[in-house]
Amino acid sequence: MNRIITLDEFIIRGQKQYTDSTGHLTRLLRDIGIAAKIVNREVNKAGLVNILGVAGSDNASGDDVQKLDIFANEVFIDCLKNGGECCGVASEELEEFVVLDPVKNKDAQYVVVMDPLDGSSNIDVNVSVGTIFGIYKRKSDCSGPCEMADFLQTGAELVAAGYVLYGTSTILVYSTGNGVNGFTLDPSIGEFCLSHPDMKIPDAGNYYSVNQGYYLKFDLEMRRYIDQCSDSNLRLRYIGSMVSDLHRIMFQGGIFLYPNTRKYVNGKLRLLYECNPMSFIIEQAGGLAINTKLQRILELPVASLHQRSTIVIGSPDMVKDMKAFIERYSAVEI
Ligand code: AHM
Ligand code: MG
Repeated sequence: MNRIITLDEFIIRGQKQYTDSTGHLTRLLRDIGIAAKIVNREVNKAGLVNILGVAGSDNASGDDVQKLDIFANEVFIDCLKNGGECCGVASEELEEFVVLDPVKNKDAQYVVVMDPLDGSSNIDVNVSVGTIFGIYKRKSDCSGPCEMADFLQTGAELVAAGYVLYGTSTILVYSTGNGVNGFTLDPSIGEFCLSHPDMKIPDAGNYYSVNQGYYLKFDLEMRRYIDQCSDSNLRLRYIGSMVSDLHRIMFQGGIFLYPNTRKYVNGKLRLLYECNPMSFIIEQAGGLAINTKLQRILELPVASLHQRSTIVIGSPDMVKDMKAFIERYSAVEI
């Protein structure tokens, strides 16, 4: 039997690689792993404990908040608060960032950005959902509370990012900037165990992932590109959960697009806690992530917590082909 390597053991081993590591990031990643296990337990029995359905409120982005969104948000914040390594959290579910009180004898050096439950529209119909998180080193002085500038950092400044996919099995995938590793939750021992070491995205794939229902609301060049995907016999797969769609692309290759529409003129997905962390991971796995202006996502300035961005992300050859298509199309005077 292959030796089991748990997430905790892997993180601690990773810490030993860096002489200057102090263990703070290690403990922070472990706090996130604990929260993911608690959320997983509730996601798996959501239908039984009346945490399905709409909570009767909406979040900072105006989306209907599901009860499970609120639950997941509270669990991650509580675990981060108890761990003492994080001084603040910005969340899809909160208008403003939340300052975490210092824990005795700990000088929290990090802030966390997160979408506690991504793909909320899937919750009530038992389709996979996920959590997305990113970790930044705070810029403000450790002696005081975190500040907005701690969060408004580009994706390239992330020190770690990851996602949890609550699907047929529960997998936690993360990177600290040295490759991507996946850990599958073994419920029999309650541990995330290394199952997908050194994940690499295929250079290309047979899938494209976009909400075809908005086709007529996309810009003309985007419609022509999507036509080309269809004409190239690519298959359309779209789950309505960015984490799920991108997890599939990590294994099978492909391209995911959320362009601007008339309703979302800057795109729907939020730069801080959806596009940046997922782009960090995809780039670490060898993929690419740009917006529909063909700019690298991780270099986009972050001006506000809930700022939206368009995104085109996935296999490098497919993103490059899309970029070349748009450049050719835009170069043609109509
Ligand atoms: P959410 O975080 O409120 O669930 O919204 C983000 C989700 C993404 O996971 C998914 O890719 C997208 O919204 C689907 O949006 P749409 O239903 O407009 O296609
Ligand atoms: Mg989301």
